[in-house]
Amino acid sequence: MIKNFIEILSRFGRGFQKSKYEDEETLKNVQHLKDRGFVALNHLVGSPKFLEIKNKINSSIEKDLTIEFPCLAQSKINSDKHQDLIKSNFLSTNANLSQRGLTFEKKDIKSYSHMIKEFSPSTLTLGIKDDKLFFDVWLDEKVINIVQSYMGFVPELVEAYARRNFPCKYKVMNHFWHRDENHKDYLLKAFIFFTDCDQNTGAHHYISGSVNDENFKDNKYYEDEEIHSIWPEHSKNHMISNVKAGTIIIEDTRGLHKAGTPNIKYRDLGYAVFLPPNFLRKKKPLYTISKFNYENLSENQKLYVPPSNVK
Ligand SMILES: O=C(O)CCC(=O)C(=O)O
Repeated sequence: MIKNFIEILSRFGRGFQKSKYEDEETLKNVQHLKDRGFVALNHLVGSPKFLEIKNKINSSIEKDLTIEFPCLAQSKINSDKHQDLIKSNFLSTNANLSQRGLTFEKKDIKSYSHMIKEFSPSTLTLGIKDDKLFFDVWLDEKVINIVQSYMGFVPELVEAYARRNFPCKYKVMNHFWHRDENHKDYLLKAFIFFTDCDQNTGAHHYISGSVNDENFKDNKYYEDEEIHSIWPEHSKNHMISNVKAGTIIIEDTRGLHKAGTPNIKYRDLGYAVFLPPNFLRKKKPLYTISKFNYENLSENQKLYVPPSNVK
């Protein structure tokens, strides 16, 4: 009750001018998002700006190795010794995984190829770069117009990062079906596909209409068999992302979803997480932007960046 009241107060002044930001296309996309729980946009497919970011992501991951550490090494997992972690889908902290000897650090790697060969990571995470090009995609104007119109106020961009997923022996956390629980009423994620994606290269899966479905709310994670018993892969509401690089899917991730694991190559995905502002949220900022880049954002984009993230 008090929490709700504080949130409503935190939203004060975060309305937006409908006549300016809600054009016909936005309203059509918002309706799709309301009806189906997701909407896919393809205006960035093939754009030079997008290709430039994709190249920067490749070089950050493969050359500069500016990924987040510690990182889980699938090569260190032992099916007997780590049975408890396998059973709990590796829902754990980095500190615990490190203590169990299952992670590697930057100092342990000589190069990208050495890292892949030696440690077989299932996922590498790269924080958003303090670069206007990146913020223009994570806060793409078409995306934020849809997000604010869906929520009815301007939320905040609370998380902004990219992940590279590889084929892996052991599935880890969001490889299993789950619902995001960051907020009971308002939660949207934009998934930005940096590689072409289909079932072989690690599709994203979503169950359309599951936000308000009362099934599968008791556990943190569910297996394919459980979900497929109600929504088989070919069924109308089982959405599988067969998409080109440049596609952005905006999704209400309170609904059931999972990251498909690639059988070949890898897939790169950007993540933008939108939540209502709450001035009691005390978390350390999960990304930062310089004052200079912040000043160059549009007036609407600026509203999405919490002041404590501007450095
Ligand atoms: O990477 C994906 O396809 C899904 C990620 C996910 O499950 C999440 O962000 O909650």
